[in-house]
Amino acid sequence: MANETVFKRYKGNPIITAKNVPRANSIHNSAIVEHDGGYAGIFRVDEVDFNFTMHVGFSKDGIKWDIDPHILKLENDNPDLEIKDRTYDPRLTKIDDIYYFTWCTDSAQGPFIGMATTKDFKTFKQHEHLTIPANRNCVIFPRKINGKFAMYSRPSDMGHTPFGCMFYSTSPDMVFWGTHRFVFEPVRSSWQSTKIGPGPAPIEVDEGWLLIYHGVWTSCNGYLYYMGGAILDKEEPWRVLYRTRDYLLAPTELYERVGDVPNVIFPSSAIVKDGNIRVYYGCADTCISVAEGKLADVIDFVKTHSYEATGGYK
Ligand code: BMA
Repeated sequence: MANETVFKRYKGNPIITAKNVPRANSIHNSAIVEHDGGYAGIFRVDEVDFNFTMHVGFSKDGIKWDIDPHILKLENDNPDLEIKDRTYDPRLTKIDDIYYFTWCTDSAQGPFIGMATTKDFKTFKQHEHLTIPANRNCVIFPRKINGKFAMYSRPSDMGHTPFGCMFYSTSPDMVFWGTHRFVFEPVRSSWQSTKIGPGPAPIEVDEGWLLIYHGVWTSCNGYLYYMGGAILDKEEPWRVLYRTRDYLLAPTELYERVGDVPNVIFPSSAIVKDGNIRVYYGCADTCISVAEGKLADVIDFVKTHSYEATGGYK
């Protein structure tokens, strides 16, 4: 297939489509983790009335999925946290035996990031929101760093956000967040020149934190979304060690080119197993696909195809 680097597309793509959920108009940008000897996921479903909802799913092999036709219910004992608007773009991170689940909620004041925890994917306890508006992308690190929980997020605006840089924040308790640090920004004259945002939860590797992210540029016909990679310092994850000049995956196949939002590859989950990394990505805001590579090859590609290794930023 054209435009493939170290990631190769699964031959059976797309693996999940609107056919998997009765009221789905589309199903994309979703969160998947290993769970209980198989896989569990929280899926973004844009329904036929264009409410954006989240649904739980399970799979034995990570490819064939059973997705609950009912909308996921959040439990909370604080009416101030009640979510009444569209919810979308979930992410999942496991810390010890708890899955932390974040998502974006549209509100009258702009999009913000909500958070809930689960151990079994049956009950979801909602906690304090992680951000104020406007912020649309957030991932939690899989362990505390220097004794604090940590996250990357991408502040935005009320609309379709024609800008966006990534920030790092820490918290002693997942409620109070601070020590905000700038991480990186778009790069002019590139596939990541309009905005960038974190994808799956950061992956700890020998070199630091491997972050798969999305980068967007604006053509005369609107936004196009690509997959990129970066390696960030292990103890100070706002410090960029390497960041790809070349993309890791570009919208190329028909299911990535054509859909509700054309030309979108939106990486949102990664599974590392047996030396391989499998990335799940939303395609054209319509369906979900998979691309795989060897973790060592991906790390090598990010290093050798980075701005840092190839002459610096423009
Ligand atoms: C995300 C979401 C989507 C959007 C998408 C591209 O940030 O806000 O609604 O269309 O980017 O997949």
